Amino acid sequence: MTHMNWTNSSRLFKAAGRYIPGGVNSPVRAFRNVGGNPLFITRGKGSKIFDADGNRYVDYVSSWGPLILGHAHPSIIRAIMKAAAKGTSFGAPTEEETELARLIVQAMPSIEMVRLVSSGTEAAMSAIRVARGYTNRDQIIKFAGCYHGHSDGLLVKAGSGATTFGTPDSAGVPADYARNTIVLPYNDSEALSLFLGKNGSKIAAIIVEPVAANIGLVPPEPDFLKTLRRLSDRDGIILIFDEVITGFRLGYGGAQEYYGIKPDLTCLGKIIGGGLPVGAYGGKRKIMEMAAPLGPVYQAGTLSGNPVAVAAGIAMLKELKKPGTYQKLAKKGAKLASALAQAATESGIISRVNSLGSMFSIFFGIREASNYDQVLQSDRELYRRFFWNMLERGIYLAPSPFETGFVSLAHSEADLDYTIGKIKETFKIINRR
Ligand code: KE4
Repeated sequence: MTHMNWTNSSRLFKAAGRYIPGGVNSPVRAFRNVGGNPLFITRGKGSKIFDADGNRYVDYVSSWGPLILGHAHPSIIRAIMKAAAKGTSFGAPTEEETELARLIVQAMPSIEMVRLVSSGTEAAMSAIRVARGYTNRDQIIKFAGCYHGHSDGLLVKAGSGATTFGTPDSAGVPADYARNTIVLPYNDSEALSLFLGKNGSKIAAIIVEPVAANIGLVPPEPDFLKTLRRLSDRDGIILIFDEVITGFRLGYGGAQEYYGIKPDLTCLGKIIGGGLPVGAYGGKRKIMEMAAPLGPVYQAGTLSGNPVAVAAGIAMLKELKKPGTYQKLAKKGAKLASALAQAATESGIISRVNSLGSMFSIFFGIREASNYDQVLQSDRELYRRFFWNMLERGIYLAPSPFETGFVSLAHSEADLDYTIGKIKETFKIINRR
């Protein structure tokens, strides 16, 4: 096995660390969950990315989800160049923002009105503020392991012992901010019913990843989303689906179409920007009319609805709307996921592969991964060895066992066959103690 040359990435990482905390502009990129130094990427094309040493990789990170068409898709690049040539930002409304809003509303019937922002974090933060303004209640519920961006009230973990109040999950988050966030176990309808039975009337909103994808991929149990919808209706709680990952990924109508459950508000991001910074939150008109300047809930953004980013988003959604898109994605995802599971079994490696459409995760050392506690039991050391052996073989997987892998429309049969061959090679090696 010839070892890859990563000299330039190491040099660039050292230089970056002089000016940027941890050398990265987002923590997960630092490879802390797998050790070693991150690769510095110079370009992407289709299913491939290329690093600063000229190495080529089949990419399954897809910039953490946005690049469902693959890198540098011609339609998206053309749209960006055309928009940019007319100016990059006006701080004034543009017709294209209405077009992107219309496409989103058409794709997801639960969304009657939508506000564009610049990230998933902003989308989740704003949706919660609108829900609090609409219900005049302060407390919200999130689920352990689900991630909704880095706003203070969402960087919260379950309170210790019986206390239901959340406690900060990051330095710099005041305990007072965390107190209004209750953290319950994901996929546990009983715990949810029990808690709401006593406290439902005090809850402004429940925010949930309808398919958990930040603890690795953990789909909802059959009754979980239905229970969320039923109890939210009963207690007048705003149900927020955080579809920043699943929106336009799991289907053109997202997880809400796939599972047939309508939330009151939806958060979007990633794919709807085509790789540029776009987030959005939207839902029932009577709730969204709370947002300034129409209503009393303030929310703003200099680059919200940025014309270049919106042009990329429109081009993305028009491509995804083409017939057969999601059948192709699901077929590619199923081929990779089943080969991954089969190779692990044949190698005698205990593992659990979760997959849904073009999303997948492998958890080592466990056979069940349907909640956060189970996922936390998985063998992280074995994942680390899997990650590095695959990277050495030109396959770029998520540098964390608690992220989700993504197949794009650009992944060819040859890419998948190459990947499957390297998985088999790697499993032979990592299984040796
Ligand atoms: P951003 O603010 O990073 O655009 O979106 C936050 C967010 C909200 N909701 C969900 C379900 C998300 O997955 C995310 C962001 N996802 C992470 C990793 N899965 C982005 C990668 C990063 O933090 O660098």
